[in-house]
Amino acid sequence: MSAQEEFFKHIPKISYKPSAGPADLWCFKHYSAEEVLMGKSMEDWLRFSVCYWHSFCGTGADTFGFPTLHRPWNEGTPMEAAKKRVRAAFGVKYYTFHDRDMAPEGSTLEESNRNLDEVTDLALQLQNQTGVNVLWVTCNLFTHPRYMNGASTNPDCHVLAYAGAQVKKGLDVAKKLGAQNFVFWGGREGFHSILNTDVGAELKHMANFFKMAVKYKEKIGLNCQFLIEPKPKEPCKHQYDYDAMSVIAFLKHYGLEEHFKLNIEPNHTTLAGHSYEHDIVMASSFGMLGSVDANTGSADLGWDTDQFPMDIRNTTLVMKTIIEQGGIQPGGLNFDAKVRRESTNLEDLFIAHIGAMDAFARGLKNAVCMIQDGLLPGMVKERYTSYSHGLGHKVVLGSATLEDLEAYVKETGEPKITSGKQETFESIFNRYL
Ligand code: XLS
Ligand code: NI
Ligand code: NI
Repeated sequence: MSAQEEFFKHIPKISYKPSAGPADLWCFKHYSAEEVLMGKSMEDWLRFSVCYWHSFCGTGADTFGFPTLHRPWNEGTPMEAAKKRVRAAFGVKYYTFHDRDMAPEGSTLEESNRNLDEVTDLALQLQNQTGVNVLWVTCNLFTHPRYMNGASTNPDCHVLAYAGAQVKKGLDVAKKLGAQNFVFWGGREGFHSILNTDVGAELKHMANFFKMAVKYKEKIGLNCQFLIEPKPKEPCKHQYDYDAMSVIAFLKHYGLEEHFKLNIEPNHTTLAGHSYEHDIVMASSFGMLGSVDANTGSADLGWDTDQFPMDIRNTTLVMKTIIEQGGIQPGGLNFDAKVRRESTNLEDLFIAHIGAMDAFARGLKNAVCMIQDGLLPGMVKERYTSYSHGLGHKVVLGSATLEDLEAYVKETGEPKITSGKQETFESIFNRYL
């Protein structure tokens, strides 16, 4: 029995219907997978993936309340539910998962690994039948009590060893399922009190842990992109992978930058006090934007609400950056997002994904118009014309000296005042939305 017959009998096939009115939500108004824009199909620009932990394991439970979302695939023993979930998850082009979402943790490492083998055998079989692929795999190194003081940054090397054994298995599973990326999210790699923490030692241990992962990846011939996902806090008070710039500095400091890119989650970016698009743009400027956890927070809250991204301004800015860097492959747009615990219908889960996919398709179309039109890019270029010749060009080449700069000022005097025209840029940007 297919997942459609087993779990989603009443869900229609979602097709592209550009004429759809506001109440017609069971279709894409903007997302048309095969449509080619700037040399790539929408499907290739966007590379959507559905995440396991929210969409298939999520129950709506929070720190103050019991589960509200009752899903037919979450019934039975932990292993029975794990197998039902795999079948339910096979409706989308890509998926992402933590090792422990896929199969329950056993009482020993060996038992956990056996569980994972059993469920991923089924996943592989379904992948082959359906053509669905893994966008990325990650290891859950934060839920089990052993990880309460960190995984690779734990003061106890025994815990680091456990995390290493888990990652080793995770990499084997990534290879088996042909995952295109492997993510490290360090939720407990950080501290609650600086008084009990040797920061220098912990950072070094984490770097060496990553080096071991790189070595093992090469040894088994696993051909996938490693990604680090920054987040400033939650669950720790301070997390080492604070934001894009901290992770890039860490990678460069420890000589790891060749082996990693970043998986940027905008809700984490806003949690760090930046604007929605900040880390996307920063990571991309360094050639380090590897993938996106496409979600959003609430600007008025200080935590990770993992909402579905629905704001067209945001999706336009993200897609503009992705187009400018030539695409996001082998990464993608992973919906690390959950329906609200009050959105209790199974239909809500579909409407959420359809709406967010359409929001990104619209963002893509807007960004394409903006770039092809050339007006805004031209205006940005214009601001920097002084670097295209003479002294400016020498600065770009790195051959100018302070003496050259001084001589230039003595010759030409005071620079003229030039408007930054922010409101002009903002007004033009709005015309594309
Ligand atoms: C948590 C993170 C997590 C990672 C994968 O805030 O977003 O879900 O994406 O471990
Ligand atoms: Ni995430
Ligand atoms: Ni998150």
